[in-house]
Amino acid sequence: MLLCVFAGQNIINFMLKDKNGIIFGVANKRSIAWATAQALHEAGANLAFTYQGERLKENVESLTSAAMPGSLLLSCDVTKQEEVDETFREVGEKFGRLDFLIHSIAFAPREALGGEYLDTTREAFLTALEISAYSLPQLARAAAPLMTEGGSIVSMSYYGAEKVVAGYNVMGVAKAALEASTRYLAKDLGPRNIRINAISAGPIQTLSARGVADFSTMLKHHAERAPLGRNVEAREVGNTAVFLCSSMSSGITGEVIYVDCGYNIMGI
Ligand code: NAP
Ligand code: 1JT
Repeated sequence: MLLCVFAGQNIINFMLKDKNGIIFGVANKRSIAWATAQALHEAGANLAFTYQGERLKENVESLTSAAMPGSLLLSCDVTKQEEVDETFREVGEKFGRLDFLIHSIAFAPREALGGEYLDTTREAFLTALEISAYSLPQLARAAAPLMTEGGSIVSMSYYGAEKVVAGYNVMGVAKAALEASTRYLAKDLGPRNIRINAISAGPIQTLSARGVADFSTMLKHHAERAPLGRNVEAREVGNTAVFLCSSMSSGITGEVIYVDCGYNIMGI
């Protein structure tokens, strides 16, 4: 194996040097978005963060002030178009050019995650699909004009998009829409050299996963069944995002990349 080391730094430390990116979905230190931010920062990127409402501002502030002081922090609830518009106006003002966007947001009312999909209410369906899937074309549309030298957009999906995972229900349907959106957006954005891919991550104990009935059982099942014999770490998802945001993945768009320790390849 060729290990490329320069003045004590690995090649990853330069992969995103002078690149500007925005990250949606840091709620706390366990968020996949935070592990991704750390990997992107170590690769040399300049980062902007959004949080949903004042409630999460302190969390994001205390995480970034220690590790990445001076980061641009913006309040952005994707259900409010004016907040999305203002976010990209400020990013344009501060960065000028945008090179990548990380979409790491999802939501469904708790009662819809569990029981039968058959019982999903219209309200739960529309909320889940709006926040977890529509937000991808919404944010891509706002980001694209700033991606003047091409760009990369990465979102987070889950296996429940393609196979039935009991209880994942409407989130599975939202992730299916997210993955299909990735393909349609790849077609639209390709001529501008903007690539868009989804990472299908294995289960990770985060705030979203907390309170999901039997999540620990699910983690154990995944670890036992996955070829690597363990669960994935958020940082491994972040490292894959670095690859997808860098020129090392310049020929990849419209794909769903599995970062799940191989769980999805298994038959019997
Ligand atoms: P997380 O830390 O709870 O992140 C979810 C984020 O979505 C939170 O920051 C949340 O903010 C944000 N969000 C919800 N509604 C929003 C809105 N209206 N506007 C803007 N942001 C909003 O959980 P996570 O597990 O890291 O999830 C990140 C992504 O990874 C999600 O797309 C999830 O589906 C995906 N994923 C997770 C797993 C897993 O096992 N954990 C596996 C595969 C894929 P609030 O906290 O304010 O709601
Ligand atoms: C949300 C939640 C999005 C949990 C999520 C998610 N994407 C992955 N997970 C973890 C998970 C959740 C369930 C599950 C398997 C994995 C909760 C809040 C809404 C957004 O079911 C077996 C329910």
